[in-house]
Amino acid sequence: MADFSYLNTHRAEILLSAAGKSQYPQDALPEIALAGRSNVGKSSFINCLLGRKNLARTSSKPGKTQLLNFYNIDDKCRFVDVPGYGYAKVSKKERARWGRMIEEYLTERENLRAVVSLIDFRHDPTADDVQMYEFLKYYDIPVILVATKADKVPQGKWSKHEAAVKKKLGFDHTDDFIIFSAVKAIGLNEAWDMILKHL
Ligand SMILES: Nc1nc2c(ncn2[C@@H]2O[C@H](COP(=O)(O)OP(=O)(O)OP(=O)(O)O)[C@@H](O)[C@H]2O)c(=O)[nH]1
Ligand SMILES: [Mg+2]
Repeated sequence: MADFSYLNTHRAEILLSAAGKSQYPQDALPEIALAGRSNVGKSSFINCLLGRKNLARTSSKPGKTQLLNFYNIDDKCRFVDVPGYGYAKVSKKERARWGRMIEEYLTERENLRAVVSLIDFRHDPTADDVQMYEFLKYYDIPVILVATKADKVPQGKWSKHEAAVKKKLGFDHTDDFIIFSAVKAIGLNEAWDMILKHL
């Protein structure tokens, strides 16, 4: 069992990109996956947590990350950046392939400890967000709900937005909820606390 009190988060690199389980890393290291709509800020979340500008590729072009990207952290655990959902300009065939790839990872991967499910704090969750949350609940996968881009919401409105998000998702209050911003590093320590708790 690795000692996570000494996790060196600056010792991080992309390990590999996988389209399916034959390509996953073959060991027992715990993994935290990042799920969320295309462009919601998954890669930015990873970069923020690892204190890096561009380790995980971020882009203004949504739908670019089409493989599962595995990031090694200090040889003790991994982040898995999952391609975003809900991007309109993707063919039916691509969408189906994407669905199989995500489902296979989320339902079969023994290394998976929790999913950081990101939603955009500015808006109500989309139908896709609700579906993803229900999927994770159905398979009993621990969820850390991260409401990101909080820097774009005036602080006086945070509790109102939080209530709206939770209501729309049918949020299970045993899950973690974090208000986050990759730009201003809001919720950074809280996010690490929650993640470490699951490792
Ligand atoms: N204001 C603000 N912008 C953010 C934040 N997080 C991400 N962004 C911006 O949102 C855009 C998308 O961020 P990414 O991290 O690439 O999003 P992603 O979820 O990885 O997108 P895909 O890989 O396409 O699914 C970029 O322009 C980021 O700079 C945040 O906390 N605040
Ligand atoms: Mg990304």
